[in-house]
Amino acid sequence: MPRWGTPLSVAMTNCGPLGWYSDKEKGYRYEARHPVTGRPWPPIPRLLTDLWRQLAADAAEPEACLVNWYGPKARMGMHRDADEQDLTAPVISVSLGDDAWFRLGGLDRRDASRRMVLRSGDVVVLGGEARLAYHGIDRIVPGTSDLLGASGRINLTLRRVTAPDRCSRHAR
Ligand code: MD6
Ligand code: FE
Repeated sequence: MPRWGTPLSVAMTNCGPLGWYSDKEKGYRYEARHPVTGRPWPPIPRLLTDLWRQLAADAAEPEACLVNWYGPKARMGMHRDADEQDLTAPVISVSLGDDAWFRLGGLDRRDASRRMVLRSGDVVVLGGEARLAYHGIDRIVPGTSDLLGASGRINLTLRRVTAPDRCSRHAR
C-alpha cells in the first residue's frame, strides 16, 4: 500500500508491456519491468487479446494484464481503476477459480452498491459510464471451484494504459 507499506491481501503479477505495481515510496503506477527481476513482463496470451478485441472493438490494444491471486481470506477494498491515461477504453476482467462476492457501486464512493457473485469463467466489462465506477471484492467463497486445484481465485484484468495514437487507430 502507498505511504504505509502494508501488504495487500491479494498477491499480484502482470503480463503485457506495462504492469500495475505499487509500493510505499511511489504508490500506484505502471512499470514496464518486474520490480524484483528487472525483466519485462511476459506477453499477454493470445486468448486474452482476442477476448479484448471482441469486447472492446473500438479501443486500442491492451497494454496491461494484472494477475490477482486471492487466497481464501483475501479481499479487495472498494476502488476505481483510475491509474490509466486512456479512460475511453474499458477495463475487462476474467475470473478463475472460487466464486467471489463482487460489489459494484457508482461514480461516487457514497453511492449505493450491489453485490453479485463472480463465478469461474465470468467476464466483467467496466466501460462507458461505468468505467470509473467504484467496485471491490467483499470475500471469496473457498471450495466452490476445483479449477485451480486448491482453494483460491485468480482475476485477470486487461487494460489500455496510455492514450491511443489517434493516427494508427484510424488507419487500422
Ligand atoms: C476482482 N476486479 O474481480 C477485482 N476492476 O478480483 C476488479 O478490480 C476489476 O473485475 C476493473 C474492471 C473489472 C474488474
Ligand atoms: Fe478494479
